[in-house]
Amino acid sequence: MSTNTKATPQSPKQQVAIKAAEIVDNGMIVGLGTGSTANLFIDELARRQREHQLDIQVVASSVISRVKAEQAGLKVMAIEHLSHLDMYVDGADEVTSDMTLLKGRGQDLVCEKLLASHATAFYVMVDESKMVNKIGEKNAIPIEVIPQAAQLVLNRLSKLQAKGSLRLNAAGDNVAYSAAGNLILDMQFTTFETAQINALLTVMPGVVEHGIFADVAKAVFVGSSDGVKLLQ
Ligand code: ABF
Repeated sequence: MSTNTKATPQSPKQQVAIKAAEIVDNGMIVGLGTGSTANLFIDELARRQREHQLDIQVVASSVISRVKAEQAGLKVMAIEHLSHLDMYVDGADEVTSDMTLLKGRGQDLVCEKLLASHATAFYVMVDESKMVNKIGEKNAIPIEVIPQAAQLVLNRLSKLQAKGSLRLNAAGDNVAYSAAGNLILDMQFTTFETAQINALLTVMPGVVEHGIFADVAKAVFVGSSDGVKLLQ
């Protein structure tokens, strides 16, 4: 009987998760993102914690990541108890070469941006399919609004030639609510540059948060079949 001892090749997402976990040091508080790459990071972090007997604490950007982290044996603290955050690690939907990101395809945008912005260092993990020339190239820009503001914000953005609609739930029979209890508009902008859209949405009343993350990433791990490259 022959035994197959060949190791399973690591996917680009696994490779970037491993690289990001290697940065975590003893004593750190680490913010956990949400999504398939963040899940791989949580597994890798838990493995490193066990192997190196690291004393680390984590905070999670979503209920899903919190539960996963607890099950993996990580020590989870609540965001409201944070006085500082050493690092935040998350995936993204789009990344440009100057490390501007698009995030928020899930429902956890508010906590993701909160942790990314308050962390001493925000590390991003993507595979090369997420690299784009311009934010919004492949995905609409998520804009989280208080429920009362949805129509007013949609009208205002339509006047600026943006197109889009309220996000629906998976069944498509109702609006989708974010984890923070808000509604989400998924919008495509035709006439503005990313910096203009960022500035516009950041100050628009009724908008709680939006998916453009500019000037927050410290470095991006980009995985491909050729290995991991570091953008910084
Ligand atoms: C969430 O997960 C979102 O903000 C981001 O859009 C997404 C990336 O997911 P994946 O790693 O599954 O591609 O953080």
